[in-house]
Amino acid sequence: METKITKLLGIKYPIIQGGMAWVAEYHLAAAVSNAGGLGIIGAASAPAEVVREQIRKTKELTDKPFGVNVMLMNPNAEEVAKVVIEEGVKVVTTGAGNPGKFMEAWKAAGVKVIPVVASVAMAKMMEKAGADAVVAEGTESGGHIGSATTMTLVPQVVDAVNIPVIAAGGIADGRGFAAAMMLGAEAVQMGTRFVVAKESIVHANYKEKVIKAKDIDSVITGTSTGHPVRQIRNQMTKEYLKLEKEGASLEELEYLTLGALRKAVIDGDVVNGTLMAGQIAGLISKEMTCQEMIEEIMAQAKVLLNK
Ligand code: TUI
Repeated sequence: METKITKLLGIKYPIIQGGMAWVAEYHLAAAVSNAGGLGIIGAASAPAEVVREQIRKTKELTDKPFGVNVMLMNPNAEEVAKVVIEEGVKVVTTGAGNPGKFMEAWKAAGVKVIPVVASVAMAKMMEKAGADAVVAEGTESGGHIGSATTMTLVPQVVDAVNIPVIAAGGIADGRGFAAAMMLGAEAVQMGTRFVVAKESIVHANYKEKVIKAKDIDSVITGTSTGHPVRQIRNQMTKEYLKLEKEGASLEELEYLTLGALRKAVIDGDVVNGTLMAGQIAGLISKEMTCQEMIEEIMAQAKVLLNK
């Protein structure tokens, strides 16, 4: 299926992988790219040299295009931005902030820049700053989220900008893919579905929580801190939400979540760890390879879209 995004990025299918912290490492990124989508290494809070190593390892596993997600709340974002250029990465997505100060250097190096936005205003600002496309990410997503739903955000962003729009948040099958196309998107970004990919290094306990999750099993923590995060409800979120209700300080809340994502992804601690996942987790029922997932989604979508 050819769209403005497959042409822009030189990929077979208009499916992009989310830049998930700890989850989006080189095995997953290479598997998504080898399956015809765009794999993404999530730099998250990693030091720049770790990101460089991840880029090199991805190149060993695939000769297809792949990207790096620069998480802008990372204190190392500036060095990561440089490493991306030095290593010749062709595509960057950004999250959790405004990438404006890095745009000039990336554009000069020929990097395609695709900021993730959660509002029309940010989408317009990114177009003006020279973005090649934007990901319009709805509140159904896992991790750090905005407040608009995918259904409302995507068509409004599509109408507001002239660059291609990639839909994200709540998409995990061919129906979601087709719906996103109907809203005017040129591709989709998926995160939660790829958490349970066979190639994903996420601990089996975490994968099981995603597979067993029902439609309303996610909660939003961190609203009081200004950094809302969607994750699957567990002991940690219960304690966190109780503390938030009691007006706990930022320090107390941060103490509870310190290293909690690593605990969940690497150690499989699903009681005290942060189980970031989107609302679509309820639809995801089994572990499959990236290739199986992508082929299944595209086959379903082609029927629905008469392509
Ligand atoms: O970034 C994401 N998802 C993420 S980042 C992350 S790591 C983290 N963990 C805890 C707290 C904060 C971060 C986990 N999941 N998605 C893209 C996204 N970007 N969602 C919302 C935004 C966003 C928010 C504000 C984009 C721009 C923005 O602009 C604010 C500004 O600087 O004006």
